[in-house]
Amino acid sequence: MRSATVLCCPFEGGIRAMMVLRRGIAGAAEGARTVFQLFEQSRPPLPPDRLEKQILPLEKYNLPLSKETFGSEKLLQQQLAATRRAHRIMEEKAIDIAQQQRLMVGIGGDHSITYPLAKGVAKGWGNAPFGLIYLDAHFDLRPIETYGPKNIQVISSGNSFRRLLEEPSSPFCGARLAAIGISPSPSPIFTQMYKYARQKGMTIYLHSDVQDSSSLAETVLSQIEPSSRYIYLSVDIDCLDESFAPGVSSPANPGLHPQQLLALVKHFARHPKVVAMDVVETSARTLAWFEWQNEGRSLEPEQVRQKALLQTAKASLEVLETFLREKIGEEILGP
Ligand SMILES: [Mn+2]
Repeated sequence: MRSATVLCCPFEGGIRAMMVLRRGIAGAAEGARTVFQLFEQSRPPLPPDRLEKQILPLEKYNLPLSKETFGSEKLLQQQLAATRRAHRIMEEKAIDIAQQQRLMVGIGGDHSITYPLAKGVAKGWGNAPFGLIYLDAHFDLRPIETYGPKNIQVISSGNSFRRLLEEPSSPFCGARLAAIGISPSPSPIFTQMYKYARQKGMTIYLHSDVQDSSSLAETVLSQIEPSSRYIYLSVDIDCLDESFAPGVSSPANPGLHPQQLLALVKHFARHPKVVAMDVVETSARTLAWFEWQNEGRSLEPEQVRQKALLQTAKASLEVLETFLREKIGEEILGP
């Protein structure tokens, strides 16, 4: 495959839904735009038959939050409807790209976008058995929770892989899913997700298991590749140690070193079954639930925030370019 479409998805409705429930920090929509801008600046335009670039108009689906909307069922309901519409747009686009047999490369946005993008890519490739490898500090396998007496469903950045697995007649399954870079936590929800992942037969590597990236990548591929017709790669930039990705909503400490991450991405990108990837959760940390709650904590000043965003965006850009260089060729992407 020698042509790709890079799709900027400035969507963070998954984080915003969580913020209504006192979790998460917004800023990933700005992150998507920043990575995309850096990508555009980093090279002269290429012929669109090789590399096409697009920004999806998703901003209006990130609903405004304020102290008054905290805990609001109404807002959660509205965000749910908006998230479904935004996800539909991403899914349709991913179907279209895959049907043209182009590589789909997504830039997020929050990690909820992997659900529509992976689903769309799989549909575009005829719903053949799909493998999925994700590099992430978190499992993102939270149960599909509901909120309030109306049982409003919470679609968040923390349950995208659970949703992919539990989709009826899903082309994804636990035996073809690998999570790498996970930060263990003593929390009950972590234990619950870990058990779920084991039960589903997932391949799991904690961040401390990542030593020799090449041999690890080989092992992972040998576990999921034989039963997969195609493979999707998802990179949550929060798998990096927070000193290398300081802007993210939920930083890892300790986490992966950029060299480990890039070596993994390079290795996976070389595999011909890998037909799609995304890089998500680059963030400017612009709004946190604890700020509206006056809980005495606040985010960094604007300048510090922008510096953190730029550093994390550059790390995401490197992931993106490493992938594309392997996939569509050194000669047009440069060294
Ligand atoms: Mn994630």
